[in-house]
Amino acid sequence: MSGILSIQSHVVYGKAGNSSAVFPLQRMGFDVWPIHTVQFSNHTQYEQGWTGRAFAAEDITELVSGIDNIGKLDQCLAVLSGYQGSAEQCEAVIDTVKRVKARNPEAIYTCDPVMGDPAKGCIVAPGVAEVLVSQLMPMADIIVPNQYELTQFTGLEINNLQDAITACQAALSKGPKLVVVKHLHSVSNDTFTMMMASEDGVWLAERPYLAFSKQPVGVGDLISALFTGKYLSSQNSRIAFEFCNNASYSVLEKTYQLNEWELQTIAAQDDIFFPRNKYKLKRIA
Ligand code: PXL
Repeated sequence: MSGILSIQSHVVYGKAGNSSAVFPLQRMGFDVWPIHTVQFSNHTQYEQGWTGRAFAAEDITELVSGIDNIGKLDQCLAVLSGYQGSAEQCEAVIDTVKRVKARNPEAIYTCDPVMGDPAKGCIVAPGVAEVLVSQLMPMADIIVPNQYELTQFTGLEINNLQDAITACQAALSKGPKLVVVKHLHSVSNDTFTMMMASEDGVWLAERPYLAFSKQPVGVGDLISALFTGKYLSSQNSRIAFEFCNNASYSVLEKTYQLNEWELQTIAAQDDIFFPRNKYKLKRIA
């Protein structure tokens, strides 16, 4: 039984990290092997705070060893990493990716380098951003940064479309084969814009903004999961990119209609299987 090893946060209430990513991947037909980096009551954007803690970094290594012991690591199709609770956990993810690829050379590694965004700044523990930039992002096949995280990786400021293209190309020269920018906020004020770059070209995916009073959290975690799943099933980055834009927008529309802050992935599950929105990609380079 093959599956996707997803190493991210877990929240008891709501949708972030694995709590945002696992169900959509299952709804797309994948078995998911979640390893939780933290267990929090809720995501960290509630004014009232949260309870819970990060797991020890050794837990990741120990759990991966357990799967290896039962002889199943060669059935791992992909490693997907998101929110990491400590720099040591990032080191454990590095070991995991190496071990999975040794068992299954076809396996891919998607790194969603969760660090923060321009409004919130860095939201992760000290040291995490540094290891993401110096080790995890360069070794990934696919990276899914937002604009802030792309700037941290490349050192390049992004103020317009051309800057974004230049930064994606700089990112490609550092190791990853595909760069999927999950939100480019400097490119347009009235359209939500994502960019994908590979050696084959650069594409934009766009969709309307919804007038949320508070933007939902966990959207990036949803996008990186949807992209990884569709890339595995289609082996085509353009199909995966168009799909992740349309499916994530469908989830957001449902969330908006129901006047919720937490992503309504369960209510929108049929749209994850077959998105109602059909925005097309634009090739720009
Ligand atoms: O979506 C990123 C994310 C993941 N995991 C946890 C979070 C957040 C963003 O705030 O709090 C626990």
